[in-house]
Amino acid sequence: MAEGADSCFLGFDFSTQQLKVVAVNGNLEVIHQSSVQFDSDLPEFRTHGGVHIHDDKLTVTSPALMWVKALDVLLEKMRNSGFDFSRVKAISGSGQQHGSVYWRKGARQTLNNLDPRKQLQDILQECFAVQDSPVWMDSSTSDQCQYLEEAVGGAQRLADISGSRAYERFTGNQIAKIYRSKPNEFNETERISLISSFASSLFLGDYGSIDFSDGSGMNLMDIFQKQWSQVCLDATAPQLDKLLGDLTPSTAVLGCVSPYYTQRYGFPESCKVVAFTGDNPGSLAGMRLQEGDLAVSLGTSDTVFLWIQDPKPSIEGHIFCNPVDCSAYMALICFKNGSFTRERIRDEFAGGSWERFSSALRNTPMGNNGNLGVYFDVMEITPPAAGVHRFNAEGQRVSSFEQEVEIRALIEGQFLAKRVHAEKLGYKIIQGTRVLATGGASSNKDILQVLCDVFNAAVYTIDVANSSCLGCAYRALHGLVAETGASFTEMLRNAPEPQLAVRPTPGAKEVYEPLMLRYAALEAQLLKDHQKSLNLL
Ligand code: ADP
Ligand code: XUL
Repeated sequence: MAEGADSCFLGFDFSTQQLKVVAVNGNLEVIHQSSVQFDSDLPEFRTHGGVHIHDDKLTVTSPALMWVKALDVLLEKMRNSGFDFSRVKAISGSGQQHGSVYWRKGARQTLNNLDPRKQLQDILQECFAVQDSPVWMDSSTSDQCQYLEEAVGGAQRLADISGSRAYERFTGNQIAKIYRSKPNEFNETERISLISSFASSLFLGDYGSIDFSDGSGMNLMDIFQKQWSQVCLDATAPQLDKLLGDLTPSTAVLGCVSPYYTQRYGFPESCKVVAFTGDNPGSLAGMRLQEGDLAVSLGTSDTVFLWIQDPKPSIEGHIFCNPVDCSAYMALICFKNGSFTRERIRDEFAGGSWERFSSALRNTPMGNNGNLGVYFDVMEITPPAAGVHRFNAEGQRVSSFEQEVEIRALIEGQFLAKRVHAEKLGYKIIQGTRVLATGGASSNKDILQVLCDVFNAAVYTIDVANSSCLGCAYRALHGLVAETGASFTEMLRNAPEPQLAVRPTPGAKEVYEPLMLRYAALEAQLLKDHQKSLNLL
């Protein structure tokens, strides 16, 4: 498609710690990037890493109004930098997955009548029945998960329908908790959005539909029929289909931007809003993942994901609908102890400096002389276990490591876990496998070298740190023609290719293959111990 350099497409990402935007022109060149950090730019919300961790340590929320205010601030910032909104032909975006927003009765009316003289944060401040939205880091819904699996006929049956067994952070279980624990707020709710569809609603001035791909992270959708699963809805809360609205393909145009954006910022009236999706699906689009590639995202959460054609849901990992090709799927594994754990170890063992952290990785040998660690500062998702565990070369538990050994043990442990679990999902590293890395920590070459050595495969990165924003700018462009059957991959064939970042160090295979077996056995033992300790309580 010849869109030319004059047109422009925006991709937003409402992620855990920040709101980001990338603009590309019709020649697929990145022409603008900007961001708002929740902790430092919006200190009045008192978040740490974008979230509030509650006293039980399991409940994790973020204020919905913070995301609204972040959008005001970001758009102002773009305008002040001279960004020309009149060139924007289409926008799309993503949100951290699984989180939910509860719009109060009457909010649709307010969205339909946004006054361009006012900021969104002032107009929408009374619009949320639940002020603090549960987010993906929440793990407080074990009871609801158990109930859902029993109601549906077991964990595997639920996975066969929804792509995943019941997970605490998945939206259906969060909704079930709110239905029981906050009945007044629930009764006051007119619509439940995912963070992605909440964000598209802000731009549409009306409720944006939940897309198939992010909708797959709810334990509520039949990922094969691409519609709500009645048995899952019934086990969650009454009348839920009305509160959730219809699902939509991830490539759908939902409508044009609200007149609010035309009048306040100068967007064209014809500017289209393409369905927003989850941040991991957005990254799949941004990295232009191909079948056979493995993507590793090193953001607040770490994730590993693949493009798959023929999914077989199991009780580990997730299957989501593919965000760019309606006939395909993606498999994903999520690790909760990602950047925050790396930052803790950096602060305690490298004086808060990424440079010192990196030099520790350079100064220590592959395999860490047999020292191995598991660092689950908070309850992990894959596998569901907690605690910090260190083992020396003889396999004996030790209470501490030397500083540099600790740093390598953390990074090797994190990547061994990713490879072990990717292989459990059926993924095989073969000659020519590309590992595509993204997320904040992918800017660190020494971390990427360990990833590359553990996987014994070349690691590639893309120039834009935020692959989800980029992917959503691409999705905005594709959305304009998707209905004609135009393929995303074909349309993006001239976009910049991922670049080779690092190659495996000779001898990596010999070091890490035995370590993988050791790590897998260790993790299985930790999981067993953890389950035993729970049963004893
Ligand atoms: P999210 O999209 O989940 O909000 P990002 O993908 O932007 O997060 O990643 C942010 C994280 O990147 C920070 O929390 C930080 O720990 C990490 N990061 C940034 N720079 C580096 C670096 N040089 N080395 C390792 N990690 C880094
Ligand atoms: C994926 C997951 C996280 C969030 C936040 O299942 O929970 O990756 O999307 O990035």
